[in-house]
Amino acid sequence: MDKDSSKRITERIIVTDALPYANGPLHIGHFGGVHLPADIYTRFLKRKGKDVIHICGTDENGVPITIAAEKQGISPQEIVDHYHNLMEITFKNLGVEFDNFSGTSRKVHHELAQDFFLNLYEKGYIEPIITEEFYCPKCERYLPDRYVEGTCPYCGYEKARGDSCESCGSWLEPEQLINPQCKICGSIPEKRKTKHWYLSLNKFQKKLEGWLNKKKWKKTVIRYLQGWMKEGLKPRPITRDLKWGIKVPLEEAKDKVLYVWFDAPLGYISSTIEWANKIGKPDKWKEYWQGKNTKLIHFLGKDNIVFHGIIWPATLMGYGEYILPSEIPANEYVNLEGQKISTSNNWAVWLHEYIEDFDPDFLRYYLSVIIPETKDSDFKWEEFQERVNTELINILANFVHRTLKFIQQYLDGRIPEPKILRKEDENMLKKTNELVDQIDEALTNFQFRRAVQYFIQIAAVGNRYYDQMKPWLTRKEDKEQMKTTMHLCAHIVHLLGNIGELFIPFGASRILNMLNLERKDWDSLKEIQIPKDHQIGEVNPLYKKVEDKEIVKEIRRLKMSYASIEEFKNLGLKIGLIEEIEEIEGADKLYKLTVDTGEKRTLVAGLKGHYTPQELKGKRIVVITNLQPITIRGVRSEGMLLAATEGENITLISPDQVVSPGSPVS
Ligand code: B3M
Ligand code: ZN
Repeated sequence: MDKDSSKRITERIIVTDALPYANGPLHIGHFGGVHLPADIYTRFLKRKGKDVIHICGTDENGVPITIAAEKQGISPQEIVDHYHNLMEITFKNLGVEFDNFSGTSRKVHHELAQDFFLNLYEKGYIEPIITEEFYCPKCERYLPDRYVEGTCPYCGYEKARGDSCESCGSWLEPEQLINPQCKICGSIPEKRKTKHWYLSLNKFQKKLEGWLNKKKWKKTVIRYLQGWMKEGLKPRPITRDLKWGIKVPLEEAKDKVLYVWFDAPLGYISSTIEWANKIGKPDKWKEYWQGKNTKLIHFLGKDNIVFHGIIWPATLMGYGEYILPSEIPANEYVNLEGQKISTSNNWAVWLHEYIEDFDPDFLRYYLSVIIPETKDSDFKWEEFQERVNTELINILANFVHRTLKFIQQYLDGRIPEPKILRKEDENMLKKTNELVDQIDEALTNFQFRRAVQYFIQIAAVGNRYYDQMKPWLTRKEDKEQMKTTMHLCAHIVHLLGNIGELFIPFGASRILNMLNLERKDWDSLKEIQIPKDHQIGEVNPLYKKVEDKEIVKEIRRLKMSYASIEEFKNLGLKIGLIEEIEEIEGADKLYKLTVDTGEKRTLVAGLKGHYTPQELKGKRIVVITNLQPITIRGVRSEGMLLAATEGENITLISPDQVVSPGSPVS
């Protein structure tokens, strides 16, 4: 055997994404806070030739699932299957590449979780305690965590759940709620004695402290965990009175299941076991989870920090044999148009709906720019459009296009050979090489926002260089110079196609196809690798711009979904009289309308190109007056008008007789 290779210990890396609950579709908060950064990071490591696996799956146990099932009147298994499949397709459509995407209701996971429970139980880390738990006399059942709702003792929010408060983010126990109610029937629950099994976190206090003290994690993460440690760790119940889930493997607890937060992180391991089986190397998962030289990196949102930073490592320490988390690059939240994303109010951009309307790269790009690394960020449709059109398209796609078009048009589609490099050429290369290093450094430190900005800067440098070197002139005046310029521009396009695979994988692969070049190794990115006399492929525009009307449609949908059908009456439908019509600077589809609906209000409407100002003036229309105002192109729009769409045509809904402005419509 080769001596060297036997000594070398390969470094392995496991990247995990918090397992989304299979109880509803995914939205931009999940993607921007967890799955997108994890995907960029793994793509980066893979391109660098690291031995890394990207592991995820759906969280299929616990009360979040049973509540959703009861609400929809189907079985938990049906809920789980449905959302698991939807998520798997959605991730694929967004270019998220997992090595394995499993689910925690599978046999391999049940067995693993029960093994962990028994192991810790036998070592004395799990103990039964008789407690009182809420019981609903009307529903005749115990009410674990989320089945109880009430007022949050910390912030006063009235609809806090028994496990946590959506408003202030505190982790709660049902007993802490003020005015608790049964979530199913609304009655006041009573306390009844029951026995639960507790994980003795207190026994891990010292060990966890020593371990955490050595971690140089994000300040937000450390501060949060230290808060917990200071309070002193107490035993936490890890069983629930529930029918759905993983049975507690003890005879006297056979009606109970494991608490979802005890089993869910074990899903990272069971998903890896499943992966190893799939690739036909059933023991390979052990090299990762039990190897001395593995880094375990958990991507997640801030509400999951305590579980991954305290309970999960305690579980692993108790069992022994396994590695512990190396990094927890947790993110804050992505808000939407200034408000917290709320699935119950349908205030969200759903990923499976998004991909029906736009290029997946647009969302990946915009969310990369606003990943909530240090504080909450805000997704705004207008900013989405602006960023995509001005950065991704005007800067990047435009540079790619002008370079390749030039080569196609004037050079017969062949990338010319460079001659002597002048100062301008060398300066440009110095700059792009620096940017490559900066991207590497930013990504290594989980700074995705910085990385994506450097990436766009490469294209901006390319554009400046092109403008400065004027190949359209040197083509006639100084052919040698033009050849060097175009060779180097093609090199920048090659760079963009390669690095772009992390952020905008779909466009990036189109770039490489147009260039007719293979991807290169990350470590040789700075080398110019264009074969002599290289013939490029067919050149097409990379992306299509996001138009105003597409954005208006999204904002409309968001606002409509915010008011459910039952709330129709509250929409405040009224007759409005259009009094003034103004242009909006830079908007080719929008008018600013002043409308009398009993009081004057401003509306922004995508009617330009469909109606002339003359046609609109004096027209009576139907206006939704009771909507959250929203700013479009710097103009505050206070409502929405009703119009019918058929293909490209838009027709206003108008009363067929004269009705005074402000008259209600119902
Ligand atoms: N399903 C919670 C969440 O989606 C949970 C994460 C589990 S990670 C092991 O916020
Ligand atoms: Zn009840």
